[in-house]
Amino acid sequence: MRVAANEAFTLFLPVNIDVKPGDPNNTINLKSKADVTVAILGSAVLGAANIDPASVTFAGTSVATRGNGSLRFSPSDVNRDGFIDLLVDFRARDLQLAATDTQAVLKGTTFAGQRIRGVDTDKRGRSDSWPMARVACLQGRAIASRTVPKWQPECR
Ligand SMILES: [Ca+2]
Repeated sequence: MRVAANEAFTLFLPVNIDVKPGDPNNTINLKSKADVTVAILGSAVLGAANIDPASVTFAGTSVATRGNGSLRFSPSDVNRDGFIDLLVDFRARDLQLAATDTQAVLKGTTFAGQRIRGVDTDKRGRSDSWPMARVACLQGRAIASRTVPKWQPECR
């Protein structure tokens, strides 16, 4: 890896994200009316409760809102590592992604002003390269049955 000559890069705290937790492929149907859930994974460095949901964008799109205007987000430990994660929903059709794109960037700031950045990748055919996907997959059944019943993990 190259040493970052671009100082701007260092202003971001890298965060792990998981698009569609429980789905090892992360495939997004860009024409779907449904929301895409992205998990911003909390850690000892970053508490999910410190992230300002209003600041978060994914693929250039802000967090989806409910009918009353409130943002669609919720805290949950989706990968069951003991750190609360922040789940944020985005409207699939609003995402600034082309059908050929294979990765998407999430950005945001904490309430204290620290900028965060995370990248997740469409993992079709490349699941061996992405340990985070395997974590989500291994945890998929527990997620589906106990935490967020609407998710349909495709783990095999
Ligand atoms: Ca967690």
